[in-house]
Amino acid sequence: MTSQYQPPQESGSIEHYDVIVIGAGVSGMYALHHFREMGLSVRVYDGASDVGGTWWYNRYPGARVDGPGSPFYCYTFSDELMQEWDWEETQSEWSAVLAYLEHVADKFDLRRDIQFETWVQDARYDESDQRWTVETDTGVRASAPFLICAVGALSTANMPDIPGIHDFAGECYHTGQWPHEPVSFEGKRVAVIGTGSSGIQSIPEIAKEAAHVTVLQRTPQYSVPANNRPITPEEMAEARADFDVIRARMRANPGGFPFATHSRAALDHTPEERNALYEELWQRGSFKFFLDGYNDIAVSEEANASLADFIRDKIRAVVRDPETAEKLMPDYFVMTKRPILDNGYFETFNRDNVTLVDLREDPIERFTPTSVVTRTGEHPIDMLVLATGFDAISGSMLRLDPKGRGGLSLKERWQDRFHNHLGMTIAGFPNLFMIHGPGSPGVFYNMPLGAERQLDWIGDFMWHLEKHGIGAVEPTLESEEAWGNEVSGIANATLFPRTDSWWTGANIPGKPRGFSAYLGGSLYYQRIADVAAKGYEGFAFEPAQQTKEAEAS
Ligand code: N01
Repeated sequence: MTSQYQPPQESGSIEHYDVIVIGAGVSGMYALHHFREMGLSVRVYDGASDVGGTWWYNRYPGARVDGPGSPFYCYTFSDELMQEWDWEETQSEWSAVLAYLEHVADKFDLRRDIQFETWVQDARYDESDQRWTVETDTGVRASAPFLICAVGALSTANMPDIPGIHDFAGECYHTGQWPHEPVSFEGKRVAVIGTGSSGIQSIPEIAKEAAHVTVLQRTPQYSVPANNRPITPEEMAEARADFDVIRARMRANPGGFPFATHSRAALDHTPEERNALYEELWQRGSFKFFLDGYNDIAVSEEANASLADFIRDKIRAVVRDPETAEKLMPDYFVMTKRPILDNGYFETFNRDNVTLVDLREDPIERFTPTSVVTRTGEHPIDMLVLATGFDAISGSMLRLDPKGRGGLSLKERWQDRFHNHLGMTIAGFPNLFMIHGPGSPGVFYNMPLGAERQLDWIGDFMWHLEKHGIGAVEPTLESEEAWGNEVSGIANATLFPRTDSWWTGANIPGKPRGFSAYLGGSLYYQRIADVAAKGYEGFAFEPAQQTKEAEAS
């Protein structure tokens, strides 16, 4: 690993920049590069000790890209980068993605403007000088007119509040905060709470080594074979041959990948035709199982049921014990929780050293120092793995809790709904921009490309403000209201909001409920371009302080 860390600056000093970026993950790294290219002074803060964000933290066994994957889960801003980087597998392991991001940091000399191991504890807007000031746990204070919150959509761990959990005396790890030292499962009795992507990726790996694994499942899941495989040199060459064309296809695709879209509807086909297509896609595996099927799965209950039944039959065919198989049967609308790709998850339940506990029938009552106790009995364990996910999309913004005009805290502003405009800006919080925040396509889009497109738009906005002598900008309350209604209007036309998920905030007790992502796909980028073309319609502008002073004198 390259190490060119910026030492923490002297405590108590205040530094001045054009842009402060919080987070050195995929989004924060591009923010730094892009704004630096614009000639601005930029400082990035991150609590980790190197770049990578979510990929720096999520290094649990089995962690791999679980979306459409390589070689297109990547930045697109540099042809040279695309030409020189070889992706080896379709579902890259976390370490391969991290190696890519480290290469990007080296190539574009990013680390010199990033201060690692520095947690931003406070971010506050000062109306009198139209600047944000951040305070960090190393004592460094910095100020800038623009604050970019690249804080991650899946980075604030959800720690379950279960009686006695803090008394558990064995090893305990959250998948999203996995240790950097090797973790051995050898000879250990391990309990895993959670069967989302992280649980389903890690359980088969843990079971290969552990003496026993107890899977504590609250919601059974649909999961599809990842069919991870090497990327051939021909495929890599094809991806590189005409990257301009590929980039254009990525930008035109609803999810940001260079794939064709399909207009066939499940209800136009017979059950036999549907099952033949599902079977063909199942054999191929990967996220394309969901993308290359029918276009009415997320909107029609009947179409949805046809796919759900197909996957349930696959689970029954794999899991030998019928009682265990029934406990694994998902019963929500397929795709309305984040689709999961696995490497032998259901097969794992055929092993002698794996037990499934259905928490809906047999809930956890408490932990003791050496066991987890459910209603029907006690399970002695040496290790607890929390694959319990994240306070997603809005959670990291709430953890930062910036203070806007008049000291208004984001927690107060977002008490009932995640008010924002275009998924990037918030009334009362001038010159603050979120990347992959609530109201944006975020987790429904190829995230490196989505970050590039949002940050390019923000950079253009900054030029516009500079050109027009504007010192502060924020959306109007009306535009926030309209945007919120547009986001929920699109979601409500689908089955997505009808299932409890981290997309709706249902996984975090007390969180306002509502579908958080803009589901319009690439339409989003058209919408934000239109806003820019109309002189940034929906925003309120305040002249720059110097302009105001000049006018007053
Ligand atoms: O988190 P999750 P995740 N008691 O929220 C359960 C991305 N990702 O870390 O469904 C008992 O999906 C919870 O149950 P339920 C990917 O987008 C990417 O797995 O709420 N159980 C669920 O089973 C993914 O979707 C990659 O009823 C509790 C599980 O814990 C997203 O991150 C890898 C509980 C949490 O599942 C999140 O995935 C991994 C409790 N108190 C993830 N609290 C890569 O690309 C929660 N659960 C590498």
